[in-house]
Amino acid sequence: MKLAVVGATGLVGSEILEVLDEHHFPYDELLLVASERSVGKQIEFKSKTFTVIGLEEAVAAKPHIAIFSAGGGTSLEWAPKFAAVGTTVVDNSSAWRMDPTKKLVVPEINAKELSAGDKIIANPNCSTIQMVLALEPLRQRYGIKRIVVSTYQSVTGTGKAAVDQMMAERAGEEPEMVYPYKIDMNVLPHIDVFQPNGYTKEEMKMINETKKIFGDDSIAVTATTVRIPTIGGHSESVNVEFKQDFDMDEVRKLLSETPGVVVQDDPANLLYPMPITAHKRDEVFVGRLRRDESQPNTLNMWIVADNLRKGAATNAVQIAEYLIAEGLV
Ligand code: 2RA
Repeated sequence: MKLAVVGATGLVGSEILEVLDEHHFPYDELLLVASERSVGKQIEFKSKTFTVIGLEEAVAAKPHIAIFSAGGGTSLEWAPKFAAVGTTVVDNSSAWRMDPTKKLVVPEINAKELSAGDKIIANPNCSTIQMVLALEPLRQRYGIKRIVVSTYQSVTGTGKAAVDQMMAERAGEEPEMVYPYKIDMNVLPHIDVFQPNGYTKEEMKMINETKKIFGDDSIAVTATTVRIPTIGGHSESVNVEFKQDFDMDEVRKLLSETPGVVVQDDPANLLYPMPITAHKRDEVFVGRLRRDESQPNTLNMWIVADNLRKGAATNAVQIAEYLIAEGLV
């Protein structure tokens, strides 16, 4: 098993390496790949020194799997080149997500749809992954009519430069501005670029990707996505209207039996999910479960996950693990 990590020097790239290590991912050879300006750089991983190679060299090496986290442009150009030499690409960017010929995969929900012919597989957006994973067991049981989600997203979702901006502001230094405004001591109702309909691209990703992953265009979804000055994870307030009534005890049971989901819901003991406790964890945490008393068949949930883990690296590594386990590569 020859594995390539493309974008190995970025924030998600280094998280992918951590997850590969923690999961004891079964590779024989590991290629760390990045853009020209990082070629030749040395990366220490598992007491070994790896020299970063370029994309051309990586394609020539014909890895079995390439996990990409190098941005949409790189992915659009290079994923097909890897696919052409027989590599299966698991791509973290938004480049292929809504392409009808590509699968958009959260393994616990729809990995079963994958076949050996899928050479470019899309990893969904971080804020979408954590929401759909927590909703899936409830969707199976009650059916979903409508989802209203508001997010509170970590600066790590933007990348290292955004973390640096926040930390510089916090230290009273002159920050290199990534956001249009200060982020520390502030809240920005703006993630990614605004679209002609007034929504941001991040909001439209949550709407469109949710329908694609669930394979159900009839589910109504509306989103407001917000950046907050935290690291550790994305938080989401989710109001979900089901097609039929539900039982609160059953909701808790279904969620607690779902692989990858952890219920933290004990208000009496101040137990609820937070980015600070989700940080570096692979699971999605769910709490503040309560019936929406303003309308029938509707539940309020608070969902938190480390966006660099289940929202990116962990989900991609799990897809790769599934491909190997099922003999699809
Ligand atoms: C963000 N969803 O948090 C993005 C990262 N893919 O900005």
